[in-house]
Amino acid sequence: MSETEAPGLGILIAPHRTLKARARAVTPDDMDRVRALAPRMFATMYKAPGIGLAAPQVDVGLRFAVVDLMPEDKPRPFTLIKPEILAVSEEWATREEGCLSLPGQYAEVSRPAQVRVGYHDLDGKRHEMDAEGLLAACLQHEIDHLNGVLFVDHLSVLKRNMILRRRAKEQKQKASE
Ligand code: GNR
Ligand code: NI
Repeated sequence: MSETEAPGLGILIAPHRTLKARARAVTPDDMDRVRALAPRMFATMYKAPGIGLAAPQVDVGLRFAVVDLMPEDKPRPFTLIKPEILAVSEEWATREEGCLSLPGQYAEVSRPAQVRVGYHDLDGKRHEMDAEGLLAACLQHEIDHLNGVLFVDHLSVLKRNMILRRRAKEQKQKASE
């Protein structure tokens, strides 16, 4: 790691109570902490690698997330503070999702295909963004984390249990190695 890089953070793996909890709103008093955490969350996300990381995944119960889909392999970082879904399309889309808090687990998840998201940036300025495709799925996935929801919570009980049991089995195997 270069000296200019922000040090990484540990990513919580499910099950963990912080991942199940509703994160609280960021207040002006929290902004120094958010500004200190954001570069470290980007560093953690890029290293993983992932395209999004919500504060609860690094055991911080605040409503913010970082996102970068790296279009054309170029960084395009967003910090979304107090993000909220303002509107969703009637059309739904299904795509394969993964989560850094459920390593190695992937499943097809159905969500509204398009969303309008309101959020604040690190300067406190409010923005609205219309998203579709992978970005729409990623934004909904990150906002879910702020509400204590994981992608497996969108699956049928059968599929969710399959994934969680596979996860537990892998943990057990790892522990016995
Ligand atoms: O890296 C990630 N990929 C991804 C793929 C499809 C839908 C959502 C995501 S987000 C995920 C990183 C993560 O766990 N963010 O919370
Ligand atoms: Ni996730």
